[in-house]
Amino acid sequence: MLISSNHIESHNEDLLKKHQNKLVFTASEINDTEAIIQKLINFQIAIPSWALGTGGTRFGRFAGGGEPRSIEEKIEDVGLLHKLNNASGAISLHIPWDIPTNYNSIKALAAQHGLKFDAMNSNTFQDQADASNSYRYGSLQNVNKAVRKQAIAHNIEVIQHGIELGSESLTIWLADGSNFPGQLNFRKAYQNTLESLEEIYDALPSNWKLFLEYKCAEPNFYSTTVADWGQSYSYVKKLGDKAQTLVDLGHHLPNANIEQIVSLLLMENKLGGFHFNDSKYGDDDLTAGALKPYQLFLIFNELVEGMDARGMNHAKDLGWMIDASHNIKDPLEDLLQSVEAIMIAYAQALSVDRKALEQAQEENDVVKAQEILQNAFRTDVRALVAEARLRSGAALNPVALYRSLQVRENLIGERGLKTLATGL
Ligand code: RM4
Ligand code: MN
Ligand code: MN
Repeated sequence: MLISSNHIESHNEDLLKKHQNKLVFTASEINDTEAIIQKLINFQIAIPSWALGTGGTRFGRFAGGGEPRSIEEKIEDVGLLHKLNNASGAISLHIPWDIPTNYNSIKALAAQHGLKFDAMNSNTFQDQADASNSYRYGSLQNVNKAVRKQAIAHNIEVIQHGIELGSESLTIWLADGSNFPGQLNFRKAYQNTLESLEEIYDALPSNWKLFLEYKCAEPNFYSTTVADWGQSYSYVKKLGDKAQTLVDLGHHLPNANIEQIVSLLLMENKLGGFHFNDSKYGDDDLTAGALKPYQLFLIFNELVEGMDARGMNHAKDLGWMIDASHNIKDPLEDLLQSVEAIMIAYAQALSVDRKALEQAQEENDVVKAQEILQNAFRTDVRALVAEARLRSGAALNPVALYRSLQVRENLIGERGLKTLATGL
């Protein structure tokens, strides 16, 4: 299904008056809204190819119908999102869930939808049917050299696919770890992992980045070999300048101060990318901003402060991606909601009065500092985000338009009710 510009224009016309009134009020509350709107127009959040189908848990999966059956249909789905919000201009592929067969036609299709190829993701957490070795006891950490070699070769193959598609980064998330005390020699597991990562790092083109993601638990429940930001930092520091840490919001122990982690990694030039989602208990992979919007804002507050301190380009210098799973919602609606929440948090962070905050901090004026942050968080910036969409030809209310165009019903008509997308 394609959404036409006419659809968007008539939808916007209906909502325009109300939107304009809100925008005037917002502009009276916030300084320099023009600069914020411009930054919002430039900001793009990549969509993971594995989140376009209905997710599941180990207890079951309830497919919602019309799921993309191929990499082409996944690109088309992200194209729909991007048409609606003009903020989802990239797709992040997971190999081997999405192996491109004809690079040129896939690249042409993506370009037709205004999409780029964001970070490539390798998968050494599942065994493939034709593989000679199993990842049951880990991949890059494995005590068996043949397994390590297979996992290294897979990562290098993922880089090759990415080069063909024009991607410039590889995200490595390792399920490696142990389930029981004594199972693993931590030091050897670290050493094997480092040596394996070094081989992958050596295969990176000069303009590429390697993002090393950490996760405190799951699927291993006693230890994880890259468990937290400090452990990821220790690897990427040894690997070199092209290696950086990737922060996935759902991968921390409860109550971790993620905003502080982000700030320190940025300061050390070791923050490479982000996986957005929200959670209550673990790696729940719920819609970004659904549970802890204030935390999301505080994270963006540090991101904006830290990127500005280093003179970085907000839109280009870090990899921004959603990493979520949709068990009961329509994945496309869920992704629209996540992008919206991320944009709101970003806009709020951009609206923080930095000078006043710095002064309050220098004067140890704790109350003032809190007032400044909470004022930014409590100011409704949704009209700024909507205005950014309006100016770039997208919809004022993407979810409403998605529903009124009956996109899901159309996709079910085209693809069938019982289709299953590859992914989690
Ligand atoms: C992991 C991690 C990775 C993602 C897989 C599917 O928990 O978040 O980034 O690729 O899930
Ligand atoms: Mn992730
Ligand atoms: Mn995860």
